Amino acid sequence: MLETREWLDSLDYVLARGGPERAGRLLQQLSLHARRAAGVNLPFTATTPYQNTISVRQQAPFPGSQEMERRIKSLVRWNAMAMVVRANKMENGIGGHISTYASAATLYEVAFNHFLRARTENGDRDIVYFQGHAAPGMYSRAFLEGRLPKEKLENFRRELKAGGGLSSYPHPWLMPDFWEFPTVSMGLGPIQSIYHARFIKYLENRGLKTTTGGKVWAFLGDGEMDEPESLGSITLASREKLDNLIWVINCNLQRLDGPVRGNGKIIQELEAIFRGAGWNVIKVIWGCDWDSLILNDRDGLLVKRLGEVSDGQYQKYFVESGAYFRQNLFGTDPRLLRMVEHLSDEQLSRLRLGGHDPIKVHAAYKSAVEHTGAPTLVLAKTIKGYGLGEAGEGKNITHQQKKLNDDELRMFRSRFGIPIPDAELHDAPFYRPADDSPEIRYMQERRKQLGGYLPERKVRSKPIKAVSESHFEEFYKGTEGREASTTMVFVRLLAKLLRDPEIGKLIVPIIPDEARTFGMEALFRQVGIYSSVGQLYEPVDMDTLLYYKEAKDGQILEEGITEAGSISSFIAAGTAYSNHGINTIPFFIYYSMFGFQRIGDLIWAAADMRTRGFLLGGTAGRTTLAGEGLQHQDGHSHVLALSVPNLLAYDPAFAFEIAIIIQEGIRRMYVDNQSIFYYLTVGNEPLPMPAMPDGDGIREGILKGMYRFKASQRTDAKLRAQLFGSGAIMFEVLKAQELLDKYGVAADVWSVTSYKELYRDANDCERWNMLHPSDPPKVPFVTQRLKETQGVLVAASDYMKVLPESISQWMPRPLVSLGTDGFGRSEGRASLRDFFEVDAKHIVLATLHALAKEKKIESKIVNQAIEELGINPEKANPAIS
Ligand SMILES: Cc1ncc(C[n+]2csc(CCOP(=O)(O)OP(=O)(O)O)c2C)c(N)n1
Ligand SMILES: [Mg+2]
Repeated sequence: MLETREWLDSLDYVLARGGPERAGRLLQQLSLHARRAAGVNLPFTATTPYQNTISVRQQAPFPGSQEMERRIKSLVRWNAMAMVVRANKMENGIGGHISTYASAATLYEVAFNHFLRARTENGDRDIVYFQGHAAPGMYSRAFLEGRLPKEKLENFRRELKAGGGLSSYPHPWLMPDFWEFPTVSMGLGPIQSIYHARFIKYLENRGLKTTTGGKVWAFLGDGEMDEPESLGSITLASREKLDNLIWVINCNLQRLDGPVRGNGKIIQELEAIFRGAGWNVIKVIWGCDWDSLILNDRDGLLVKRLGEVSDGQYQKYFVESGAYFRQNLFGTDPRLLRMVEHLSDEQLSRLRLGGHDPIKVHAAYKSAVEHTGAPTLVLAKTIKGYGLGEAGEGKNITHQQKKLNDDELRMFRSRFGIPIPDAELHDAPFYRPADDSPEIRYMQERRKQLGGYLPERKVRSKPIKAVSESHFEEFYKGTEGREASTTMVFVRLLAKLLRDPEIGKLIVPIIPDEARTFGMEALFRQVGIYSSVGQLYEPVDMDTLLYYKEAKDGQILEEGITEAGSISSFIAAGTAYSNHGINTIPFFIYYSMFGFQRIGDLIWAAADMRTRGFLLGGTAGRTTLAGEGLQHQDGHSHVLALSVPNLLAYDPAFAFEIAIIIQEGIRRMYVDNQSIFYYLTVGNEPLPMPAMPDGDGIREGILKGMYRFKASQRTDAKLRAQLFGSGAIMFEVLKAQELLDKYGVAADVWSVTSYKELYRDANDCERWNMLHPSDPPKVPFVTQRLKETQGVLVAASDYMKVLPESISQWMPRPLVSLGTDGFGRSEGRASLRDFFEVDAKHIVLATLHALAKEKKIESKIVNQAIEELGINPEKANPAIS
């Protein structure tokens, strides 16, 4: 004991004389000495004791008026709560969340009053990801700031009311002047904030943006950290030294159903993970009320005890009396009991947590913004449903609490001092003091100091000039007999665009470790791979032409094996037109199988955010990607793409189609400022790319979804067919056209570049016609194009049969659809196309079958063809085998 005391006293002396840094160095030296001299190995510990990271001594003083800020916070609390309660009174079951914002109010208010900059002195700004279901708090503040009228608040979650309402969660699609980041799908905010912070450094390092010190803030939930996307990329942030990134995790110890870690401690768990990953971690556990208790805890008894108690038990303290708290937490040791004997049960139960204490939160944020060399994580301990009292404070049901009875409203009102008389309480009216009240004036002044309001979304860039036609022309000519895959065509076009004097620098190629798969390695050398530190090693292939060149101003984002990370970069680049006023044009190319089905939710978020750019599903097509089999062969991404409303999806067959689609895409997105983005599938089968046929409407057809590529030369034939091909299967269709000739069938071949566009257009016409019964009906594009055709209709693609079937009702006659329903196989292309019944011979069979059904030919001819073509009629159905 005595010995320990002596050591501690010596350390205190060093602390007093040399400060914490000197003391820290000394401790490190001591531990090194112990290890070297006597092999003393201190057990590894990733956590620090269960107390605040910033000690009272290091704590920055609070710069504002605490009293004024408390009153403002109370007003925000009240209106946020009232918004949800009123909405649910008006429409039972409309939902909304009270307790999340209630627990996070201090975390937000300190940030709004002192940190979040809408504009910095240098003209930059902070980027803020708000926790999705804390939205009522942000609306409430905007109401007090005079940015949202009461009528809008009235229609929270009822956006279709006259005059509009407020969306449940942050949705830039629905509130394009307000929200920037859709964060409510848990995990997407965290990963996006990391890649966004990195993308800002990329823009700076490439000279597209001046370095002005804007920060990326993300306010997150402790339960949200269970999502793999939340934690999956945290080492990128530390590796890239993203000191422009600050995460604030509201550790209210609860998620939706109950405790996040009832039997553990989420703050300690997260601290260990993030410290291990190289982040600067600041714990804000205890409020100022605890300062003297912890300062007097000379032997660390109290902090040790605080570290033993599980989160489930802490949650119990939130709902229990002070007496229970005293007994259960301090009662384990008489020395602990003595430490709190000067406090009444009432005082004990009111000891504030760090996340509810503006002084502690302010000190943490200040330290976070000043930290250099690493991202910062603030872990703030709070109580979920803070202030709701009996209505749900700290209770397991609190997440879903949407209604407060009159008693509960009265209590809430009184606790936060809102001047609403009892008689009016029942309806939970909104309350906003006059513009010239001290509260409103204070909050306006604070925002003025910080450059304006947040959140606010606007388009900060000017449209680009039209891109030179010259980049695209070569593709109209085709490859003159040489074989090229559509991927090669795309890469060639990309290389040309990268050289463009105007837009070249704006192109952002993004690849999740597949550049060689797509034949893009030449770009490594042409534009370099982005690395914030340049290239610190001599690459093994230095002596080759296409060596692996990393550079500080490298243009390619080579993300490694992370589609989630890559799409996050895509989103950052594709929204820079609005977030940063820079028209970066992302091209994200990936294994098409690992797009929609792997990261569909992030693509959905991209759509919501009005992201612009091109997604390229490489190695596409269930039978075109040979050899790989069930896991890799994509036959459904175009079906999934149907679900994204503002996404245009194309399955081009030819070089000129790709050129026209990309040219038009750049025009629509970056010249015309349309909130759309593109998906193109490209395959790796080398094929002779034909020249663009002459004729009217080819360009229009490519963009709208279909055009006649090759009409039959036979004019005399009685038997006729219209064949629809897409992607690589187009070449099977062209073969079938020739084969059918032998059966006396004259077949025209159409290239269907986009079933999705045709479907969308036809639906649009149909709907309009239904709503305007007396007007001349609109005719869908597909119907117009097929109006004058003759013969049976047969479609074949490398995607599911449902894709062509989606437009069959607007075709003049029944459609036979061939497609690749089922699991892929490891095989060569010819065998796969035979297996899935999408090769030329099956297209012939389908055509003859359709003709027989129409009684144009006898069924025995079909039988004969089955034999001649070598088709086994008893083969297993690929869709279910
Ligand atoms: C991907 C996803 N899964 C489920 C949900 C539904 N959900 C909304 S909030 C929530 C609990 C959130 O807990 P936490 O992150 O701790 O936030 P708190 O409200 O406690 O601050 C859940 C499961 C969701 N929004 N997103
Ligand atoms: Mg929580």
